[in-house]
Amino acid sequence: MTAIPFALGARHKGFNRAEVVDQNFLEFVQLWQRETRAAPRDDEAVLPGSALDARGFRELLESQLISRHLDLMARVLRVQNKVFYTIGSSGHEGNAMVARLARHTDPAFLHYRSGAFMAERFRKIPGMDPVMDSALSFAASKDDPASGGRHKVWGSKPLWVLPQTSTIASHLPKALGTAVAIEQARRIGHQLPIPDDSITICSFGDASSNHASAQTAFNTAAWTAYQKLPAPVLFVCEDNGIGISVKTPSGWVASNYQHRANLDYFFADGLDLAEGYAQVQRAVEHCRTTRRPTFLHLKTTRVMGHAGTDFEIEWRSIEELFAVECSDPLLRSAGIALESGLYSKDELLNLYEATRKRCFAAAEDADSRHRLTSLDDVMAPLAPYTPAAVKAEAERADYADRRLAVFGGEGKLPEKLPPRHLAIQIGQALHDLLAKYPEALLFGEDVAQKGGVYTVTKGLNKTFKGSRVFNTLLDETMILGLAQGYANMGMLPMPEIQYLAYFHNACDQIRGEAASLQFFSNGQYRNPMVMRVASLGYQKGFGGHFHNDNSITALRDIPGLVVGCPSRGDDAAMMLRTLMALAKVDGRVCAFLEPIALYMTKDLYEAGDGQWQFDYPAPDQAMTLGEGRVYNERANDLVVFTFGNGVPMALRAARTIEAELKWQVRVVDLRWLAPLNDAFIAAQARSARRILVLDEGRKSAGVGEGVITAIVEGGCGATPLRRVVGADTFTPLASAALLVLPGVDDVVAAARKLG
Ligand SMILES: Cc1ncc(C[n+]2csc(CCOP(=O)(O)OP(=O)(O)O)c2C)c(N)n1
Ligand SMILES: [Mg+2]
Repeated sequence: MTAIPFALGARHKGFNRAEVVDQNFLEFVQLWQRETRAAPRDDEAVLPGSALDARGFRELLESQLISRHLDLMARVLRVQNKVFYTIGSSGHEGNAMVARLARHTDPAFLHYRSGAFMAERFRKIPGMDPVMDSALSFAASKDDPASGGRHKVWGSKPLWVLPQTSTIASHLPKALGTAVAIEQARRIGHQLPIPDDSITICSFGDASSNHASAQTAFNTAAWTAYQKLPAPVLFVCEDNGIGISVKTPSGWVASNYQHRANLDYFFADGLDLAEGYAQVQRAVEHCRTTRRPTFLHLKTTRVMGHAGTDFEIEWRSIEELFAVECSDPLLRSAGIALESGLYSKDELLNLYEATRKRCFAAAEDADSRHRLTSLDDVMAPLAPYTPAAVKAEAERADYADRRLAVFGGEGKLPEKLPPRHLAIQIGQALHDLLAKYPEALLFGEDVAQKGGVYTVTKGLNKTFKGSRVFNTLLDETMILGLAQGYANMGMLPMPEIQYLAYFHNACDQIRGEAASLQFFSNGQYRNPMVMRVASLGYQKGFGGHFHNDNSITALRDIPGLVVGCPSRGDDAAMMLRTLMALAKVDGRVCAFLEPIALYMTKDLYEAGDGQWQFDYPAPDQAMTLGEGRVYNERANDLVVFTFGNGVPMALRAARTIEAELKWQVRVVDLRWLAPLNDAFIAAQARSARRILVLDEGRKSAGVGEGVITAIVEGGCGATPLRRVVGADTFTPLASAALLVLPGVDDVVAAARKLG
């Protein structure tokens, strides 16, 4: 970078660094004394030797100024409560080059310092106004085209910018997933919503590059490229040398990424448009043409602190601040503008002030628009549900020919075969769904040739081939990142998490990312999926906490997530159809919990009775979201609310209770654990003389708490009630596990206490 020939900041020791930065620009221009060239024509290099032409420079400069003045405006109007976000882009305005050199159909997952990127990308579609759109987002206006006022995000539906949450690095796995999906579409014959040679763009900070979610994306990108599989993702590390107040060791980013195998490193000077343009161009073109994961190390700086609330002067020396402020890329851009002869001082100052005016005017306009004023407004895009369309889709069975081919003939259709147990019927249902949805994919650890740890997915890989049913690398965060990527490209992913305990280390990919996309994009983007998870306790052959995790608390409170848990094979098949329909029709993110201990359960009361095997439901049968299953419907003496392993357990206990206490026992299988069907629970409770809530999960924060709340709020709080639950502990190995988890005897004992 050409050195800035002055250090104006030294004259300003003001507390408000935004004012200092603003003043620096003005003085820099006013005091400019260097020679000026004859202005280049539009298509000539802006400065000798630069790859950037004059028109390009002019537009980039305008984008940079828009970004800068949005930041300055936010600082001023925040204190007037007209703006609600002050994390800015100042110092990072060089990222406009990435936007210019990519296409607006290259899906972008952006760092929060992407104001200039956005302003530049807005040019790609004539008639769009980056200033007004951004102002609406800053003001949390309901008219904000990105999130409808739910968050200050960089996002746009027409510009393929998928809004990101605040969690740093959490967007890297799905950015890679989207890149992989772009390539995979061809292999499964799926029509992409964007051109086939698109790349994904994913920007983040230097400190964020250290995060586990970032590292898994780099690792998986390299793992993919190592196998000569395409992964056209452009990782853009905007290196300003600091994360809030923690400095990144000097040279760390280059040293860490320069020589990583299968992650192609490029450096670009993001502080200097004339210099950096060719460097960014090389990286973008490399990614697009080679389809290899590309790491663009973009040098930036950070002026005006981390956010408006960050008074750097309180924790950094003034000399350090001066130095940073002198590296402001807008000073360099001003220098190029003047030196090239493209702008006179007055023209540049006029442009600067006109942009300021434009940003303030837009902000005042945005402040006058309506905001979200009701809870219904806020929640409108969170959990879309169109019951009639979902039912029609779940029961749609217009793929008879494909079914015949998959199952191998009329006589082999599963509904024509004798009753079977859960594992088999899940497998059959998955065959059915992959036949029904050509855009569906099933993937996870060990799911392909082995058919999963419990052979539930056996045969799918052979029937549907490796491009639709495949093993991933061992990383749950990345499995869920891939799922989001496929979904972003219009496919229907069915990721498998091998055990519930291992969902927890990737939970944020559902909690903070997938489940929040419809909300933060105001319903414009969706990443539908059905996540299958082998779950819950009571395994006889394979013990210990991590293979018997009985807590679904972390799933239950994720807004908008649908959680279903069948206890028998026919329910599993019908539930899977409904979940896929919810994903397909309403874009919902769904979790399907498979009770491992019931996979092979065939008998209910006695060995060999075969009473826990059921007929496979014909493909036009499904169940409604929230619909439970009731056993012994007319019985009132005792009603047991339960799910999963609790269902056969309650039915077994009912026999003893009926014999001993002479009570008729009704068992209610909730089947749907989120959202809980409060009305259904209350209706079942109303006719009960006594109630047991049997929850195999832990006592604290388990499903049982929600069930009891629904009972009490439904007006049945006076009915004698007890809860049978797991203990608040981890599950030990071997038979000691049964000390922790509820059993038939506990259910009977609790019933006696109600007597
Ligand atoms: C997972 C997570 N941890 C912590 C934070 C709080 N936080 C927000 S930004 C930030 C620093 C990020 O620095 P860097 O990646 O270098 O980006 P920069 O702000 O410098 O552009 C931190 C710690 C967060 N948003 N997400
Ligand atoms: Mg940083």
